[in-house]
Amino acid sequence: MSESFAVPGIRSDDLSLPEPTPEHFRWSLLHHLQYTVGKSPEHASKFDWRMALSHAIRDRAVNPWFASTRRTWAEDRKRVYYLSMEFLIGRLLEDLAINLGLRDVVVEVLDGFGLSFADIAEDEPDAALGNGGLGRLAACYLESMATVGCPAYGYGLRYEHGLFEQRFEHGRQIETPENWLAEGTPWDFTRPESAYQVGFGGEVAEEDGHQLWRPRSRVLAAAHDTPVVGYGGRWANTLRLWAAMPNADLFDLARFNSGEFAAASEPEALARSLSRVLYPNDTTEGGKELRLSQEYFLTSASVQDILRRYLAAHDDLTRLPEYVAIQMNDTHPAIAGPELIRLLVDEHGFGFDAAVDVATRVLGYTNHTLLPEALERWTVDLMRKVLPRHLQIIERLDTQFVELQGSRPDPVRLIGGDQVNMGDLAFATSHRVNGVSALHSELVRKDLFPVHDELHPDRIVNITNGITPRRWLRLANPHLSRLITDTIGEGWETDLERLRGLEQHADDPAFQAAFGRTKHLAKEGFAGWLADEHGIELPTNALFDAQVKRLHEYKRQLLNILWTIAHWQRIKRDPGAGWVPRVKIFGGKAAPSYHTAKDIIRLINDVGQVVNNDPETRDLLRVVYPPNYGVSMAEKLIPAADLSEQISTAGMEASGTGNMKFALNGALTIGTLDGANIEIREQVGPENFFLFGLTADEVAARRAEPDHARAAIERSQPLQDVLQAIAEGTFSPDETHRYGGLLDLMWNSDWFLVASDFDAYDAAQGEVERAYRDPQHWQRMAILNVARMGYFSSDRSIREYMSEIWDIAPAL
Ligand code: F55
Repeated sequence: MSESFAVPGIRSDDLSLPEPTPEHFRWSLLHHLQYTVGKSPEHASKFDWRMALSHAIRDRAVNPWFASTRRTWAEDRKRVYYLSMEFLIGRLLEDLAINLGLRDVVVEVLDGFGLSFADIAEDEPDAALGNGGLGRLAACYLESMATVGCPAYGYGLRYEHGLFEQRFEHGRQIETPENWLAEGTPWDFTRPESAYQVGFGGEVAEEDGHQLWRPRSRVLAAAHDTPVVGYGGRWANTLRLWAAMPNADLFDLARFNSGEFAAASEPEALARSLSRVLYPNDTTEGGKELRLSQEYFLTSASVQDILRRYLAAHDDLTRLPEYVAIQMNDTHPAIAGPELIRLLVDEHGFGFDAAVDVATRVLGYTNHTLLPEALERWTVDLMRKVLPRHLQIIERLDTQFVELQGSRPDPVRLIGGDQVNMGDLAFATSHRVNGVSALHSELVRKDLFPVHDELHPDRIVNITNGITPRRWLRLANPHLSRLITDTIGEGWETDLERLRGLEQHADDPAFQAAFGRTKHLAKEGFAGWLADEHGIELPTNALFDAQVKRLHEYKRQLLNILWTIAHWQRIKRDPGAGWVPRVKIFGGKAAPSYHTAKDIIRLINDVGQVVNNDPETRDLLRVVYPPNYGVSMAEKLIPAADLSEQISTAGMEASGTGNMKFALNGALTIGTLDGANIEIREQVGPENFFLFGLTADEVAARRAEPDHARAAIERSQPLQDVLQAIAEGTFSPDETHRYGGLLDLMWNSDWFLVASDFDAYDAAQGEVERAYRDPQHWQRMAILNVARMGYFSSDRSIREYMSEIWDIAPAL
């Protein structure tokens, strides 16, 4: 903490900017170009204009931001702290312009210079500080907390390198480092005064009956703040990202001066590695010391900051739960329980039980997965090495937890064998544990935490995920947004249930035609981008059928591509059968070490090579896989899709949020009874959803049948034909056995039940084909999907978190 240079008497309100008229905004833009960026209009590049524009827009975020912060302090409000290792934000320029109500002014001013807003916005790199759904959910929730007026901070890491960039070489995924900070970011405010020491390793010593942790090394966490402005600019919160900074004494100047440059810098480099790169793992590999250290680095800096802010206005830490709610986004920050207990006991004189009581009432834990391999576990040895004091605390919590289970023969343990179970720890130190869809929360109760649930029957709640309609409709789909506003008026952006007003127009041919035109415009937009960026031409009269998400066996991109092969074979057998032209669109990254997922990517690309170059079928079927799928590609693609593939093995996709984005943009879903698909189908009506496949219960039963894979293949002639074509090297003529591994999985294990669901999926695709041939019918279904998706606004999710978990009232 540095010395105060606060100057009383000058009120920030007196510094407010004039109204954002085009004249003022024009001045502000040119001012920033010249005096912030240091360029003249005659010599400015696209980058220079983007930076100037970003600063001119950022200026407008500051007043709402200060006003919200001041109100929260003045009214001594409870705040929520959302701890997440990932915030998959994407671009911010247009998002801020829309939420601040500046978009039209910006376009007008740029037009006056002959500049295109779209071009400039496209220059911004995505902040890809997340892997997929979990990270994007955190970003949607930040935006909704600001929109509904929930005083909140997001806490994360300021990774120098976000999720790797993906390219394809001969169909294979190649990863290269992502470098979003290379040109600097205009959005964040560096806060050197908000910096904390985070300790690692060392020993615990006993001093007059007290345990004292003496870390071996310390790394400085430095805050970078980005304002998060809600729609309408009525409230703004802070996203605080920690950057790891070496302490000054780590740099060995004498050694450097004697010529050992690398050795002198090594300890510094090690310290910085804590925020160097986002882990690309969708499934954790245990035992990674750097990952555990990153998690503790985020958690410790955040908890220290939270206590500092609380103690600036209060002195009684027993009342912390009245003012502070900490939400853990999965178990990644689950060391928050032990850390808070440690600080209360070791530094604030609490008894152990009182500290546990306070921590538990403050903390909440959101679970995002049931996959056993994705549940975090750290070895006791690693814990002892990195966080010895925390291990002691976890051991004591474990003892208490076992006692709580009385005489249960095989008690659940926070430490089982040589592993710390972070899910069980997070549960034991939280007052609420939530799943992310109705089905998932039920499975969390029954399959994941049955014993915990018995001991604490009120702890598990469901909060079905949501998405922000500002980014995923208003920003991404301007044509549909305009049609909606023209039809039902403004206000749907913050009250998405108003989309119901579209229902009464679902049968109106004029509205159907207008709706169809918005879809066609979005398809042309996506096709234009694909042509410019990747040199691929698409027929925009075709059905756009999209599956975009991380590559994972449970998400079953394999089922999709196998069906695509079957479809191709049928077209070839009977080219004149009146097939609906289709474009199969794939997008998504595989974790670098996930070999099966990488084989599936290569198969999709190989199939594309053959199918797209087949003159007999190329007017009827295409397979495209644009590389490097992320938030910005999703914004272009999702509005253009007719069909949304949500085909996970039932019981395995916790919720899905892409499913919501597609349906909100008028794509129909082909999907299983999994995650939020179930609730989407209930909302939009079963007649407007293409359902197929085994249920979660049936999945469990089928897996128990010996040789279920072979049996299912033997029942399905189309699937046999597909597998035979792959085995013969139809898609890998230079290497017949390239897919021997995948074929072996299909015949001999098929844990994800691709074979078992193949025929049902095929039949549902047949239904899709029939429905699409009747444009009025299709349009009607699509309109009803949009009209009935209001429930999936993340504003609704956030209001549920506020009432069910955080006990916070909105400030607006
Ligand atoms: C990231 C890092 C690790 Cl170590 C493990 C998992 C992840 C990750 O990205 N998980 C993830 O995205 N989970 C998804 O969360 C979404 C939001 O709740 C769900 O919709 C989706 O079903 C789930 O798979």
